[in-house]
Amino acid sequence: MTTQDYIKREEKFGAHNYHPLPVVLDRGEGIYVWDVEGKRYFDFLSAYSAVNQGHCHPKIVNALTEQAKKLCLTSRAFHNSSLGEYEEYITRYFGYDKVLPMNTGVEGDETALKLCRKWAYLKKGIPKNQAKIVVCENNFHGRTITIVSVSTDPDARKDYGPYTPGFIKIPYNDTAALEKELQDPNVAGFLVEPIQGEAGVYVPDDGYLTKVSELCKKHNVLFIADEVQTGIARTGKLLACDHEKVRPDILILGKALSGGVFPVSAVLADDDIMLTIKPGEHGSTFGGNPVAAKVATAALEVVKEENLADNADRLGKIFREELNKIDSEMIQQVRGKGLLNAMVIKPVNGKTAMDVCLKMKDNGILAKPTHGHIIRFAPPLVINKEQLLEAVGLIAKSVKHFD
Ligand code: IF1
Repeated sequence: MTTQDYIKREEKFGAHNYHPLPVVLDRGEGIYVWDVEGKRYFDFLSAYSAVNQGHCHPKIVNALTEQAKKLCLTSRAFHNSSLGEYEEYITRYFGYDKVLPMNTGVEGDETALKLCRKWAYLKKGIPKNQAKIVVCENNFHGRTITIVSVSTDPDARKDYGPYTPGFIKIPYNDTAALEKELQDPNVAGFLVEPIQGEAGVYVPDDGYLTKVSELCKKHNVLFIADEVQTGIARTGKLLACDHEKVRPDILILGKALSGGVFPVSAVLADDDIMLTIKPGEHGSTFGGNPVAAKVATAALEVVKEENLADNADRLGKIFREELNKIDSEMIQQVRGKGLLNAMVIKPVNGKTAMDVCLKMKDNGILAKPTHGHIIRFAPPLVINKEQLLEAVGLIAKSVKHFD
């Protein structure tokens, strides 16, 4: 079968809710993926930062297969012999009293919102059904009805109403707007991405998260950080919040928590918050399953053993420096933190970010445009300097093709 055959079959039998680049991947190892015709590519998307540890990391895959042979799923109706060890490991790793394990990122966000509302009624004393949660414009937290209710992106929202009430939207990177909303005593929480990923890798001003944390404390409002994309070493620290040494009251992790081999997400909080949810009040069939527990433990160990945060920090600086050296009309701006980066493309002769991505694909490097004019670059964090410079050469060659 050719690439076109694979694509045609997907189009015929699969829902049309995605518009992938025309490449059919078949194999991955570290920073590379291979298509069905045997062509090798640098992966500069890393499955939206889920594959920080590199494709098919042997230690993580081994954890997966060993546990899969022994016991896969018990549900939470019974205890399993892997969960407690993982819970102890991840809570110590991130410094929280408790973890609530889920599967996908959006479930983590939903869990955080439910937890925030419980806390609002049981601890803060907000009158029944009156709790409000503040969110940011241009956020991305996933695809459920409530999460698209808090979105401002028409593609994510339209024709999915009626929307969930109880949310207030304010501009991102605007602490004055937050302070204004926090005057309302019924505000229970503020949900925010430390760097907005889907918006196009929008890095807030230095000091933004510090001010957010102070304001939330002052007004007895929970600071909820969605680190599904920014967490686990991607931005050059273990958490993007670590850049400003702030500690969210509720931390949401996903994606790279499993190194991309399996959907694993987690919500972390201290007892005062986490214990407001009682038995039977929240859960998931697959959340906390033994395979996920082993996989996530291995994935977190790899991050420390291979110093992935330091590598992302060091190579991120070099990457942005090198991208800025490329002499091309099309490159309007380069921005990012660690190895979460974006290049803003100015269309030249009608050629857009999509054309650049297609040319990059021909040249052996994969990345995806967002919002028509932004290309996100997020390679696996196991990349080395030599490989990074080779990839920059391919990016330069692709952009210059249109000059
Ligand atoms: C898709 C973008 C990335 C996320 C944050 C929660 C979730 C995500 C900060 C939900 C998911 C995804 C999902 C993917 C595209 C993608 C994405 F392009 F939209 F912006 F990563 F860059 N919080 N992000 O970024 O996690 O439920 O998907 O596990 O196609 O929807 P999920």
